[in-house]
This record gives sequence, C-alpha cells and structure tokens, in this order.
Amino acid sequence: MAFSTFPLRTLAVPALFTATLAASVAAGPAAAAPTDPATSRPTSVAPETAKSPAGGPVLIGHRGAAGAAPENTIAAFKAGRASGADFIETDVQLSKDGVPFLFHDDTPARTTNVAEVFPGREDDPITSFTWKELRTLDAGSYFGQKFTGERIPHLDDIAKVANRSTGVYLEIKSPKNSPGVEQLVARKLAHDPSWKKLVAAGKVNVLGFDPSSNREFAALAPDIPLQQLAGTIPAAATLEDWSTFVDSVGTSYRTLTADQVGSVRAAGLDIGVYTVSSPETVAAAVDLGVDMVTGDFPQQAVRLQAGQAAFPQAKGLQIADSVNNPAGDDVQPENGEHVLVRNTTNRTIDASGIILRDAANNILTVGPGYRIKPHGELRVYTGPGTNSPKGYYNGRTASILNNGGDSVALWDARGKLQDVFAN
Ligand SMILES: [Ca+2]
Ligand SMILES: [Ca+2]
Ligand SMILES: [Ca+2]
Repeated sequence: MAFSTFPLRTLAVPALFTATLAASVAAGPAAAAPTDPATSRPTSVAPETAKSPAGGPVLIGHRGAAGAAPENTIAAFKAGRASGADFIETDVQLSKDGVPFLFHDDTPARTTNVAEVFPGREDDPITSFTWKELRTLDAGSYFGQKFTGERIPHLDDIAKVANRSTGVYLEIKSPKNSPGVEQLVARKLAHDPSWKKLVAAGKVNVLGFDPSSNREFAALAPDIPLQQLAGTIPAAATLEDWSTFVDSVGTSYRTLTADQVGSVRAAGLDIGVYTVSSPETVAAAVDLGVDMVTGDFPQQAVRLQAGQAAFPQAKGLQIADSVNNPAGDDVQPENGEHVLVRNTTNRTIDASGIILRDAANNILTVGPGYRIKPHGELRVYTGPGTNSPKGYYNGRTASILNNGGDSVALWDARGKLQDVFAN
C-alpha cells in the first residue's frame, strides 16, 4: 500500500506534529484508500523534506534494536548498526567475578533459558552469576528460534560492533548491584584500544539513573558525555545540581511536556527521550524539539527522519488501537485487554499467524483462518473468550499490555514488520 495512507489513529496530536509526520511519511504515490475514519487525515500529502531545520535529533537504538532482535545481543547490536542510527544503547553490569557484561534486567528470567540451565535460579540477581555461568545461557531463543545461540555479550563486544557512524550509549545499570562498575568502565574507555577509538570519534556516551553513580563516573571520566536518566523531569534546583556533573537528561516521552523541555534547557542540559518506538511517537518527540530519541525500532526512526516509509514491507494491516486497561480486570472472559488490528485496504487480507509483540516481548498471535475484510477490524485479546470473525482470544491468564503505556509491533506470518503502535 502507499505509505501516505498512514493513519494518525487515536493519538491526540498537536498541529506541528501532524505536519511533521505528514512530511515524514510522504512517500510513494497518492493512495487509493480512503481517509482513516478514526481521524480526518487526508489521503495524500505533499511530499516535502522531513528533516527538521536542525537536521533532527540524534537517533539511538534501544538495547541495540530490541524490537528487531533479542535485546542486548550481538544480533541486536548489528541490527542497530545496520539501521544507520547514530548510536546503539546497552546496559552494563558486573558478574559475580567482576566481568562486565551487557544485560538489562536484574534477573535472568525474562530473556534467557535460565530455567533449563540453572533451574531454581530464575529470579536470582543476574550479578550473582559468574561470567562462565552467564556464557552458558541462551539469550536469543526467547525472541525467536532463529536467534538461538545468541549469548550475553561482554562489554567489549559492543565496541567491536560499533563504528564511527554508530556509536555506543552505555548505561551503567543498577550500579548498586555492581560495585566498582564506574571505575571499570572509566578505565576501559581510557585504556582499551577499541573503546579509545570510539571515544576519540565522539561516539561514546554514558548514562544512568543513579545520580550518585553518575557523579562518581563524572569525577573519574570528566570528558565522556554523561546523561542522567529520570522517569520524570525534576524541579529546577535538582536540574541545576545535575548540570554540575552531566550534559543531558533522558526521560520517558510519555510524560515529557514542552515546559519541561524548557526547564531542562534552562539548566544548560540537553534532553533525550526513551523508549520511542512508533512513527507517531518519534514524530511527536521531534516536534517537542528533543536532542536524542531512543527507541526499539531504530531502522524505522531513521527511515522517518529521511522522509521514507517506515514500513516498506507493509501490506495494509495496521494497529488501530491498543486497549491496555479496559474497565474491570485486564484479563476477563470475552472483554479484556486487546489490540485492534485494521485492514486499511480495499482487499481482504489474511491475518492468520500474525504476531503482536509488546515492548517486553510478550506475544499475541492470531490463529488460522482469519481473513480481515476490506477496512474491517479484528480484536486480538490477551485473555480467554469465544473466537469469532471480530475477535481472536489468546487464552492467556495474565495481563501483558502495560497500563502505563506500551508499544506493540505487528509482524506478518512471514516475519515482515508491518506496523508499530505505542501509547
Ligand atoms: Ca538501558
Ligand atoms: Ca483494567
Ligand atoms: Ca493491561
């Protein structure tokens, strides 16, 4: 389908954002499909440059490219590099025996096969494992069969994937669980040849949520750009304090306001946002004028910034909405949380075997025999219910769609990315 049918769906969008997105997605011929009834977006938009006057924000692949490959693995780092993003982000921790490794969670349960290899240790701190033990874990198969054999990387592995185009955003993760990690990272960046090369090219940034850890790192490595992460932007006095040891603040795009962007800038700091995974949220961040955008789908963000279609393989199925927090229990018979999939074309599309994957890698699918009529919709539920032409039920017993906002990627049965929705 022509990408200019891209709907604004259900987000409330400021006019400037709409203009940016329209420019960003202007690609290919005008569409035959009608305007999305949920919005009033015109079917065709004048092609014009998508780049903001300043060239747009720095684009960063979250955990490599966590939407496209198992997070924080070599496969994800390579996908992030291939996307053309300015940086790939990762998380460093220390093993029980002091080896720096790249891993996000505090425990191995979600993203490894720990249950098979070390039964009973699923919820142990990841930092209670030795490096030898960590290397026996499979960190790829949770994401998909074809990634079986991906290992938890060593800190130095990402420096070998990065280059002068795609550098590293290195988060010091849960530093209280990894005593000494600040010194180790500072030493690496100063003395290891592959890190030194990246540092000299301006392609290494360090970041973290813990202000005391950041303060310590800043004292050890004052020349490395440093970012304070924060779930929400604090008061001016705190920003002022942070500005004595960091260069930028990174926060969730979900709560960031234009006023807060102003207060961060007033403290002399740059501003970044995470985890920005859909085209609409990337465009909204661009319109807020942020300096850095971190997301799970860097390839799509790069394409948008270049004025190209985010999903060149899209066949016409899109996510129209995600109902993360319905009235009553999120998982309840017939009526719980669900994702609304819409056929945006004039022809019937086979939705059998499509996959909906949320930011934490929970997966909903659609069974055989599901064909969505032209401009028709299918509700894909997390919980149990009676399948019908309008609804498919995954029969899960626990909620997966985060009520504080989530992102959902739609993959077709052949593994081609069709759409990403975020709220
Ligand atoms: Ca991180
Ligand atoms: Ca609810
Ligand atoms: Ca939910």
